[in-house]
Amino acid sequence: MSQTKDIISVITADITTLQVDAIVNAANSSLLGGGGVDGAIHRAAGPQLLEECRKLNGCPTGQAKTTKGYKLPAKWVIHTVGPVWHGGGQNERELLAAAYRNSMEQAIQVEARTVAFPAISTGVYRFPKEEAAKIAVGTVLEFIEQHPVFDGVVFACFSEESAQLHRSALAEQA
Ligand code: AR6
Repeated sequence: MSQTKDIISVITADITTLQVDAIVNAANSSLLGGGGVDGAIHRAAGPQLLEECRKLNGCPTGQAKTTKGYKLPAKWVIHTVGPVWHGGGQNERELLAAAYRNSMEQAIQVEARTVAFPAISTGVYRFPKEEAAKIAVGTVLEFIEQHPVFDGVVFACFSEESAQLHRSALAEQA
């Protein structure tokens, strides 16, 4: 299959600047905004994003919901809720994988062919960065093998350290 690894890229970037069909937001379950990448996305998209988010009635951890991108270059924002890290005994790994998978499912629903992800849960939610990168890359690779409809998936890392962890995780995949 020609898809899979070839369409994945890892960059260091502010996700709000990317010209892709959909960017993923690492939100909280209220979907009413916050700090980190969530705050940056709401600032860049403008107040209409919050207006639409208010109508969504929140989102459970591991799930995802989609809005328009408003003033963003991206047409869509896929809001997902990663798990808060509590030491690993509360299903955090599976919930993180579900956040990636369900975001990709949302992308298919709106026919987004290019999607950018932040490193979900690795900021305020304290998920260990290396393990999160492995889960992110492994889950996305498996998903695009099963659903070969994407033209590009970007891991938009906010630091070079995070980008390096994603590159290593990608290199480890067969
Ligand atoms: N572009 C790309 N990545 C970014 C950007 C950006 N503009 N800004 C931050 N990051 P976090 P979480 C990286 O804390 O851990 C919010 O308050 C950041 O360096 O944004 O899932 C929500 O409302 C880190 O690598 O999300 C929730 O309450 C990654 O994005 C809570 O934080 C995720 O960090 C969610 O916490």
